[in-house]
Amino acid sequence: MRIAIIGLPQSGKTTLFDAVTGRRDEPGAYAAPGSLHVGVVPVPDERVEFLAGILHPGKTTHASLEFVDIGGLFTGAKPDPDSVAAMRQADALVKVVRAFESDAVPHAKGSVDSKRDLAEIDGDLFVTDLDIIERRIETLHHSVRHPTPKQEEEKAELALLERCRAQLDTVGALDRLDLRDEERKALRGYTFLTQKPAVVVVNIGEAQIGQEVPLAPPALPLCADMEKELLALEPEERKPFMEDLGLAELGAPRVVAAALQALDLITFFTSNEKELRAWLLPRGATAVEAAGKVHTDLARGFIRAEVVGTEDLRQFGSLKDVKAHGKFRLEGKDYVVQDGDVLQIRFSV
Ligand SMILES: Nc1nc2c(ncn2[C@@H]2O[C@H](COP(=O)(O)OP(=O)(O)OP(=O)(O)O)[C@@H](O)[C@H]2O)c(=O)[nH]1
Ligand SMILES: [Mg+2]
Repeated sequence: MRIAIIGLPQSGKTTLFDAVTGRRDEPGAYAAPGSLHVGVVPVPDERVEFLAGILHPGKTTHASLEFVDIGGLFTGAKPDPDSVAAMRQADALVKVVRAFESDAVPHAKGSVDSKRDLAEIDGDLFVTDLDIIERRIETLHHSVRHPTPKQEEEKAELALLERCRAQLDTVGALDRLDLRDEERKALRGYTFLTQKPAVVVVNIGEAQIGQEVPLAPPALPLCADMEKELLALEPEERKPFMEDLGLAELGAPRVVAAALQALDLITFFTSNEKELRAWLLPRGATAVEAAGKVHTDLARGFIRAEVVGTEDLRQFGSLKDVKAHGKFRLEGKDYVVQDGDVLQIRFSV
């Protein structure tokens, strides 16, 4: 899963990227259009440590998300094509909106105004989608007139795109468009930007920590350059600084959690004597789909999944006691995996 960090120039995208990935880049790095800056972030999840304490695997591996800092998206009148291509490949967006005041870093628009900037980002996503829709509608208008084997298909596509255009005109985004499964499938190839799950991060200044921020929740307030500095310290050293700042927790895990929520992902675990590992899965996915995440052979030769819930392990304390209480389950291919399930997949190929 890949999350793209986007926003206006000098809003703190690269600083946030560093605060989330633990990297230390120079300010101004990766500002060029089309520059891509990819980092892998382990998903913090205390259940991994909890389960390791009970199941004693050789090693543990957290799930991970890829973050990519996309430079130069909104620098010109038209979004940069490489940047747009990179956004299309992302599964979700983090929109960084500047709220910090700084004489040293003048705002490209002359003033700090978070609402205006968010509207600007959304407007650019909107224009990018609309442009694609209109060009495709234009092409289809011509081609549907000719009786070809594809005519019916094209008519349906045209009608669907016209619905999309109407939705953009009225709502400004495609994310809440009510779609049937096959319609969703038909649109997938377009990778519309306003359809992507998104998280808004408000990059606040140090003085704004704990203060009211210009954008209401679910927008996440976070002081990116402070976070970046804090991350460079050992956890023990960090504590007094965080207390002084009035920060109960670091912001990066909140960004990761918000991204997971926006993507509607759950976590399942696999465990054997060698490794306990966390995996991300779309909510509603089945056991055989979970198996496919681990290895294609497991999906191909799937026989059954042996399932135990993390919360049952918490309640009963050991696998043996979970079994004694009848909470150990055998599930088939179509079982809908639940957040926190520990799966052992039986298969033969
Ligand atoms: N005072 C203050 N400065 C910040 C904060 N976050 C970022 N900056 C500064 O703002 C400048 C721009 O930050 P970057 O992270 O490079 O911003 P960007 O969005 O990646 O910029 P481009 O890639 O050039 O579009 C740098 O000088 C940062 O140090 C903040 O929370 N407070
Ligand atoms: Mg940058």
